[in-house]
Amino acid sequence: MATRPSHNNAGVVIIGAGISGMCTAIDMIRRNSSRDFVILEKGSQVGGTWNDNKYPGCCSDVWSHLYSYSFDSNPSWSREYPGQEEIHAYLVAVAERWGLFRHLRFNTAVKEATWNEKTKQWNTRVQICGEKEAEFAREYTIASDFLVSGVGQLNMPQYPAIPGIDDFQGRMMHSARWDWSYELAGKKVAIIGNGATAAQIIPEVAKVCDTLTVFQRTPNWVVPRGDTPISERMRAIYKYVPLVRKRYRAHLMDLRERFFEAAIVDDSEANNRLRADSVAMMERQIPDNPELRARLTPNYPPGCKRVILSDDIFPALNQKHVSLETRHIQQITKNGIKVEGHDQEFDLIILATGFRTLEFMYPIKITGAGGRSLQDIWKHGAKAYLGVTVAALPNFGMLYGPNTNLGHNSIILMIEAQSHYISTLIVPVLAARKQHLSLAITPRAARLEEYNAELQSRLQNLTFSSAKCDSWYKNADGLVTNNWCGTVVEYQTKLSELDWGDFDLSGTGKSIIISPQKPVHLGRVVEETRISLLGLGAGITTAAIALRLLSQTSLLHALLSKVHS
Ligand code: NA7
Repeated sequence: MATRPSHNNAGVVIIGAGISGMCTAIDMIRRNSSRDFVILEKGSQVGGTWNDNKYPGCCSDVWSHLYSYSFDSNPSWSREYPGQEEIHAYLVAVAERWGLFRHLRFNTAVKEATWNEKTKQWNTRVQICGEKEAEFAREYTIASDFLVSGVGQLNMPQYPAIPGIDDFQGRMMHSARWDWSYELAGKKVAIIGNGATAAQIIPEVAKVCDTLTVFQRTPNWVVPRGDTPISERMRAIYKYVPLVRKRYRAHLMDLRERFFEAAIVDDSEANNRLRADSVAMMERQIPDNPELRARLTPNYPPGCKRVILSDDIFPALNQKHVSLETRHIQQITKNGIKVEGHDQEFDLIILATGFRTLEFMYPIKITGAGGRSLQDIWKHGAKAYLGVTVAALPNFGMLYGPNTNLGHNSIILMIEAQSHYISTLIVPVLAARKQHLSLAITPRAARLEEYNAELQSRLQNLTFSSAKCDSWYKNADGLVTNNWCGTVVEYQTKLSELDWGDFDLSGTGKSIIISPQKPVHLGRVVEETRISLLGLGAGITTAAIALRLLSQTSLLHALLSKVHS
């Protein structure tokens, strides 16, 4: 009789097929030489947040050449800032190149995962949400030696708790659940929220709808984006002269790392410059409406909330058929939205109200060693050692976990470091199982506390912690649970060594780790510019090759303007 033992068993279960889950899967293949994993994905395609968010204008606010895996870069980006469709197509292509589809189980929602002390394994219960597959089996459980969460921070839509929200009889959609079959032309549209997502939707929807009312609770700092297409010639150069592509990525990395101080350190010269840039752009783009400018000007330091990069949000708001409503929303009615003293009717209400960022793995029920629930482990706020491993959760790793979000650079750079670290933890666990032994690796409580105390004390000095604003980075007590406190390079350096002394090891296979006293050197992907003789030599060679290719002056100008920007 045919059997498929791997259906309910796997070395590693990876939750989520977004950038994080895919990176871990690829590291299993390229670093651990193992295909002993399954990827469980609630949606019907890879891409994670880039599969969920398909609203008009959806794009990254990090440059395309930096918003891609270092080991699978894309020379063919069509713009400096990639749009959702292009990022999604890139991720699908990466998944195909690495043969991930054979590991993927789509329409499969993880409901709970429970650590079994006896078997030293995770039991992950899934629910099948694909209609056809669910006809015969609605749920099943997979046992695995290691569990990885790649669900990220921007996964579950946040629906606002506004009275009457269920009474509205027109159309309502969350930005992360866009319905493209809905015709916007001629419609009276409301958008609740004015964060990074709303700033991308507003200019696009305003082009087609009849009227658009933006409900703003708190203004945001907006700085110029400067998006441009990447010419065919530049794309050819990035493709055929990989050193130029690498150099360009390093240049972008340098700029973004320098942006750390501007975006995060309150009252620094750079932070004040950012403020001035934003005000100057507003004055340029809304010259005739000081009252609107006043309502759009925040009273907290840039960085306290995510700084928005946009060239078109201010002009979009300054159109006749677009209005900015800053009065408090009292109620959503059958036909529209009621604010103090005013009731307005709408055909469509867009909820650009963000995500449930503070609960991380919500709504998955995680139960670790000693029957401890994640809810209990995190009752005073989410925390993880290096943002990756969690107290009382053996053989567990998470990507884009607590205190790893950035306000200044590409999250993929953090994810790659985390994936490398987690894949290193996985090696001895799978090796033990191969020898019919068991091994459980859990972060030491004291080390985790010490790490978090230092992190929290540093965060105190950054704009993320400013009491002058609320944001999706911090909980009701003002504790910043989502953001990292330093540069990407600092974080990558921390994760470039794995010290077994940071972990409690248990199980019959403890001796698999031969020298637990000796840290494992993982290294890091060096993406920033490093001046060395070798680098200088490579740089000169690159420049020489590029200059030969760039015999036409227009191209030379294109490159020089990038270097000086
Ligand atoms: P954000 O940045 O969390 O923004 C959500 C917006 O929705 C923000 O303007 C909120 O106002 C507003 N909001 C939320 N709840 C309400 C209620 N109840 N009433 C009125 N307004 C409300 O989410 P985004 O999707 O824009 O961006 C999330 C991240 O995705 C972004 O940082 C990028 O990294 C990608 P508030 O500012 O809280 O007053």
